[in-house]
Amino acid sequence: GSGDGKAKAERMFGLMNGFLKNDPYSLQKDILDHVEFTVPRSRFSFDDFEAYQACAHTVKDRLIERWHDTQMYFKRKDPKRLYFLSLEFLMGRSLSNSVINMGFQDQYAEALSQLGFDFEVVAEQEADAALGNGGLARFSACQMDSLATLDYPAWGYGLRYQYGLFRQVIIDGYQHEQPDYWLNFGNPWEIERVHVSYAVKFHGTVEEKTIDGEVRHDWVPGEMVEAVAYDNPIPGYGTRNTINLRLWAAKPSGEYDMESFNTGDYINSVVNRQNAETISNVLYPDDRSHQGKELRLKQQYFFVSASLQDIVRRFKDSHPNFENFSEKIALQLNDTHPSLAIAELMRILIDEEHLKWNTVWKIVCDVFSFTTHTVSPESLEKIPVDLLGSLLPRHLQILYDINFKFMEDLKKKIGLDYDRLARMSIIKEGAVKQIRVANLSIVCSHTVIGVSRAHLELLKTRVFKDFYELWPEKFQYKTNGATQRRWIVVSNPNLCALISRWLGTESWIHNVDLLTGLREHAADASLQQDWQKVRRMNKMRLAEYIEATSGVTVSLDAMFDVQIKRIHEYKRQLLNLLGVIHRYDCIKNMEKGDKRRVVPRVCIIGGKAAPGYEVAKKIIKLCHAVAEKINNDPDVGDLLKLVFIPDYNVSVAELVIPGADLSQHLSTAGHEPSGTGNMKFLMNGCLLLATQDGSTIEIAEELGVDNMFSFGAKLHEVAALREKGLAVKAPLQFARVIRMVRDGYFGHKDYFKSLCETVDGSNDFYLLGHDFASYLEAQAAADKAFVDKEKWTRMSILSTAASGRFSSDRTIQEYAEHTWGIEPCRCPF
Ligand code: GL7
Repeated sequence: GSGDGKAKAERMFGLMNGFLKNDPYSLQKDILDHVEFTVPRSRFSFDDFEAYQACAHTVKDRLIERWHDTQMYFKRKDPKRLYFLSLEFLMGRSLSNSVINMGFQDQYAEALSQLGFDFEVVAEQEADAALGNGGLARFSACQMDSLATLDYPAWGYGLRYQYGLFRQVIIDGYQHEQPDYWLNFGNPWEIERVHVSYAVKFHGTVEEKTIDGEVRHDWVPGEMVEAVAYDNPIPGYGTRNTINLRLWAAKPSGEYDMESFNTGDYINSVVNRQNAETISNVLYPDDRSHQGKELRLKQQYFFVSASLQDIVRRFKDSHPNFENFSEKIALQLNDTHPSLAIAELMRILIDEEHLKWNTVWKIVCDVFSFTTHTVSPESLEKIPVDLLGSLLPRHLQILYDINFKFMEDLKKKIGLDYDRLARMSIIKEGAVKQIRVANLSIVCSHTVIGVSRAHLELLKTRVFKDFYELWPEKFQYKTNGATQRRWIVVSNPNLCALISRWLGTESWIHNVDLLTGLREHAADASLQQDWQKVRRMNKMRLAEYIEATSGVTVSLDAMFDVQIKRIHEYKRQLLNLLGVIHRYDCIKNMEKGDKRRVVPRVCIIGGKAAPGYEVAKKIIKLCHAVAEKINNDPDVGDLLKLVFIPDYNVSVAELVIPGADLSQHLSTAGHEPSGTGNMKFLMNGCLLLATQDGSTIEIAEELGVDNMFSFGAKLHEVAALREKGLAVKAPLQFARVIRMVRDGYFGHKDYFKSLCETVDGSNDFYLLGHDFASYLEAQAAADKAFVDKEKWTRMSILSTAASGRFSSDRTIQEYAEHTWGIEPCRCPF
């Protein structure tokens, strides 16, 4: 309108692209301003870290400008919006990513260099934002990047944990966990919104009143906590659109509990109030199991309540009633973690907005979509009914109401099949009654989404079979993806430049299908030469990092063979280690002359184990014990090294992935819902050695299975093997390497005993014994290919060329079109 600040500013100052100038000279001045007044430090004397802080503030200023323009435009256009609800986001570092997405990379590099700083060194000062565990959380972050880049009117909502994922410290080969107090030196990226805050209630009682012949529920809480918003701008690439990731922090409530201040115990009252903050204090470090802990439930509810109050408030700001709520809003549940949002939306619309149950039920069923990231029924979240009833009494009533209605409808459809009714019920009966959060999410969402084609098959045939048979049309899959901005442009700048040179354009950075254009050059000698040069530089960077963190010197001529991801039995890091032991054993037993034929390897493993996961922790220790022996054996030298990279996180991944020749993805078929690490390696021209599982199946289709090293039992074989009680004979080599571990060849005999038992005969649930022979064959094939530099480089180029389909841009576009029904809304300023 005419009162529009932008229009006025425009008339007065001609500010087409904002207040701030982005040439190197203006950037320099702004950086120095922030050094002097924000950091604050003398502009004549500041170090790399202070330069980073000042730089970050200048970037944030520019982000804020774009953020305002984008949000104002969204408000004016009022498109359907997506709200992405996730308890975890692994954002990693922001500086390089933001500067690149905004298109100021060269200007910043120049500005800093004139001040005597190196952009890369300055960027490395930033601590990772690690508000998540693993693939699920990093995938959320990639999706935010794609949503912004594709101009979708979307916001993310999450929790602002004070302590992110623990830092892994290795002492004597054992994992120790240390708190990650990432906010210690401040967080220049966030905008604290003291005025955007909501009261979140807990405990108490529900009173029923009849007003005008209608029953109203009045929830009188026993505890109240304030949720305060912290906004994190997310810039798109090649667009001014900048979306928001709003994270909630818990603060003591302002109004509540004044009583106790009159009782005289002032000090204790203040201290007790402070307990409110514990809700958003710490991220739970288990990546796939949550056993009904009260604090976790509080976190979940705190998060969804604040988010939904905010969403409803924003909607009401520009709409007279709730009639078109579901035409204007899509709510995405990232796994079951935020599923209480369903009950919370019902509570708000019924109890506070006084809409009728049926109206609200219709709205709920139209707005929610639910992506599940798991394959195992055992790891589906359950909440004890008693716990829920005590913490959220009104929500328990609502859940019972939903379930009653669902059960009545279901009986009409399937008759009195009591077993099936019991399986599908949202309430699990038994000694300890529980809420099945997945069932709730399925019943109340219009769409249930798997994260790869294979994952959807498992959902249909196993995990959610009953529901699939009832509502086949609800089920879809959207194969995961990773953003090429972070995983090529930011982390592999040399490869990025090389690709652009050969494609003659940078457009692949937002139109990643163009990468297929590399296919026709895969055998070109001059591309191959440049490709090898880039890969070697990346290996050098990685080698330096390895030397610095583990003291092991590695040869750049060796194959860098990498497995980085959370440590899990199903991901089979143990299979990798047993393979390394086998390789070592072979080298030890070789005639001197034969050693010339050994292809040198550097085996690199990294990843965190959940603090309570004993088997995973033993695998980490075994890695160190084996490394100790191999790396110090003069018979082996450069032919084989084993390295554990400590404290694996997003920024470590950015360094390791571009330097890897081979990457391993070893999950037993049927256990990895998707996997996204495989995609990042693929983009960077790293060859895959992998089982046919999750998204790797689709990668093999796109790339051609001959261009990777595939091994292991297929899904249907796994089922058959397990049915036969795993009565498979493991090969002799397997028995031999297990014996070496068990007999104490690497020391710690007693400690590793139970680890060996996990893969012994009928215990071997993940089929390490069965898959060992084909694993070694795949490894041998990789060795053979590596010696043929021309062939290897061709396969490497083809890998990058095949990675377009695995961009999160494609994933997001599919969600937008088929699930959320949202359209791009590009800020024209
Ligand atoms: C996961 C899956 O295990 C992983 O295969 C998938 O790529 C990811 C994103 O969809 O989600 N599920 C899960 O609980 N975690 C994952 O990484 C922690």
